[in-house]
Amino acid sequence: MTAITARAHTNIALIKYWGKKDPQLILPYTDSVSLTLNDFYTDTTVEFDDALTADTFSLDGAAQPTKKITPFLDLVRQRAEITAFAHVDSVNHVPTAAGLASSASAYAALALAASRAAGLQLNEIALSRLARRGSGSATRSIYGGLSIWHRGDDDATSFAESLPMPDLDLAMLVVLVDAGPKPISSRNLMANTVATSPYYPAWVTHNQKAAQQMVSALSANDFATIGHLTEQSSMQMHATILASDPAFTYWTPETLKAWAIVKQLRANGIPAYATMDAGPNVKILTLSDYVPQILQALQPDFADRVLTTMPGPAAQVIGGTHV
Ligand code: 2P0
Repeated sequence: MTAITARAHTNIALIKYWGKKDPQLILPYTDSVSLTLNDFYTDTTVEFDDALTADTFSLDGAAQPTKKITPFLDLVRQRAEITAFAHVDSVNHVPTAAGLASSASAYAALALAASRAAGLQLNEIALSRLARRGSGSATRSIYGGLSIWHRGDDDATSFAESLPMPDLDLAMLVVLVDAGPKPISSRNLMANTVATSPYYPAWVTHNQKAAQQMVSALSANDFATIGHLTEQSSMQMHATILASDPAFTYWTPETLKAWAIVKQLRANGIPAYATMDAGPNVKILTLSDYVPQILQALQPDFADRVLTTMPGPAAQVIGGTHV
């Protein structure tokens, strides 16, 4: 059998995905737009092996339960018409479960490695659809740079596509407010937001419009609008979450402190925009020329807790062996 290793990078949504109209197929209520990042990624090796009696899964060398990856591998087995179980070994270069969407890089890498190891040659759209079945945000991590996940109506029409990069030196700073695991999974909170937040229908209408506005702003190289739409999508997502029952927020006082610094930077003429995901960390979208000034502003409160990154590459196979 062949062991295949694939690398996929995580992504940060500029226009967020929050809520599924079909939890089984992971079909979202809205389109989303994201930036794949260069410095956070997952390497996953998959080998199907007729001698195995069940799938095995290790993360950073430690054995893990397989209840999430076996149904995913079943999709690959079905498609490739094989029955062998698989060894899956992942190494994560993403702070796990801290709102940096490690599930995005994880399922994008698994989709690519498992499909190739099973003998399939899927194109990007087919890979994106497959990755979607593992985790919504993984749909977009098949691509480098910018991508848009079209919400679609069914399994065939819900996939991401690459968007052209604007003529801008985009950069992102990640302020690690808290690198520990999050208190509630995004999957569970997302479902509760859809079920209980009275603001959810407004979120869908507005975010769907924002996705289209973002595509236009990107193609116009209009960074002020790109940044504004980015911050608005995040704030509106968190407001919708806060209004659910029970009320909840991922934010901590330090999240607000970082956001206040971003707003002050903007008041001083520096193009910096905050976006927060399913965790307290703050990501700052900017242009690379301004990174030194932003780092300086963050220094007093967040010394040694800021990572700077830039657009990253598409998912790719980085190794394979015949054994
Ligand atoms: C996103 N997030 O667009 C949004 C914004 C977090 C906030 O996608 O249930 O791990 O596996 O589809 O993709 C994080 O949730 O959730 C996420 P599932 P996922 O990036």
